Amino acid sequence: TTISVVGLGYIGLPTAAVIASRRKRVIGVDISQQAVDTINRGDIHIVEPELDMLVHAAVKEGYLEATTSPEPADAFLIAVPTPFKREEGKEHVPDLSYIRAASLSIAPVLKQGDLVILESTSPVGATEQMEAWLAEARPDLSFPSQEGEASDIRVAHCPERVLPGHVVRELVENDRVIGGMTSRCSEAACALYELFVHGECITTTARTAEMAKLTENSFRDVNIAFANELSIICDKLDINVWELIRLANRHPRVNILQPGPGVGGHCIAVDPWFIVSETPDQARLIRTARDVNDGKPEWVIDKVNQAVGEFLAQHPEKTAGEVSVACLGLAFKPDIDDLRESPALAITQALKARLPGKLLVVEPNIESLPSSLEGACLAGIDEALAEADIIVLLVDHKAFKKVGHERLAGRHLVDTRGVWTGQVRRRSDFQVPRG
Ligand code: SAJ
Repeated sequence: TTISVVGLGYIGLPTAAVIASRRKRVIGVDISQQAVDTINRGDIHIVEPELDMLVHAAVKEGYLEATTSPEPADAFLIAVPTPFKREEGKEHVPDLSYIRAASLSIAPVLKQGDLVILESTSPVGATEQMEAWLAEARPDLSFPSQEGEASDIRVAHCPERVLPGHVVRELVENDRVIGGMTSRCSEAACALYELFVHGECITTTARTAEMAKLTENSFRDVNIAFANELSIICDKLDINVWELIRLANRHPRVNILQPGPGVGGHCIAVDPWFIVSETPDQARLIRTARDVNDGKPEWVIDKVNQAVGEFLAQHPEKTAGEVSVACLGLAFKPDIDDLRESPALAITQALKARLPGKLLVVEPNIESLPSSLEGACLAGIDEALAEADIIVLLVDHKAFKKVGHERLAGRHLVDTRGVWTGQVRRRSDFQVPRG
């Protein structure tokens, strides 16, 4: 068997490498010549623990090879991005153009008996749509929606569910939801995943599988929104939200997540919109959760402005242009280098644009600042703590958790993750801006 993985990004490349590590021939396809060349050298173009070794071994042993033009295979796994786009009158419409392009690129090499699996997180109905694009391009082959179980090509949706930073382990250990267009499609897809998945493979319909993935990420988004809303309420009431959550979570049926500066990444802040855009009148809670989480960065910026105001009130000899602010963390979550869709980055950019004083940025996981932060200063944690008047903690990186309380006493802090202020009762130990 030869398996082709189309799209060699954060999901496709680890999947290709894990399958190749089971001594199956894998052809990876990507539109980026640079990504293809990097992989064929045995290197990787993304950051993910353990992935470099896996890819290196798979390429050196000859099981994994990358190309820009699809070749015949027995199974095709499509793992391309599904962002949203803005259309007239509508704001968050799923953009299936990458799925369409990937389908059209593999259509010419499809043959009777092949299996096509969509792994990209997709709105309900996308697998049927993918099948329709394939069928249109290959009228000589039959597809499940036309021929049922007797079709030449089998089609299924099997959404990825791995957590960035733990992809290699979760790819193998997590259960998989497999939604075939027919039962035989599900069975064929199950047989493929059983090559490398230790978790259970559970079959359902394609539409249910699509909705299951959107539901998982919406569940997390709604729960984070609850925590974020609590943090805003507690700020008004002068209650430490982190202590509050610890106490409430002592209840056997309560399990509240952690507030933060907003929700980042390319999944949780995107996928709920796929539900909202299909069923806008019904998905009221899901939409509100999105709004709550998307509104959090602006609330944090207000807090920083308040802190600056309080600092100036205490230091009448200084002007606003003389107040220096340090932002700790840019990544969208702890201990990764991924800045995409990061609320920490958005907040830092806004502060850079709006504050007249010096901006120090600490991000231990990157070597240089993105161009959007040109003019800010990439600093080490010690330098930032020594120099800044206001310290804004945006990501709970390990390096920040290690900073001792004695170094922070009396400092002007905006701690969006509760890393330092989460453990204290007396907010007066720190200069935390009052709501
Ligand atoms: N966050 C909070 N508070 C929390 C937990 C998370 O503010 O208590 C924030 C994080 O800081 C981050 C964002 O939420 O900005 C998302 O982080 P995450 O760790 O919750 O999730 P992702 O985006 O890295 O990965 C998610 C996972 N989905 C679920 O846990 C339901 C992963 O399993 C999916 O495979 C992935 O989305 C995906 O690709 O869809």
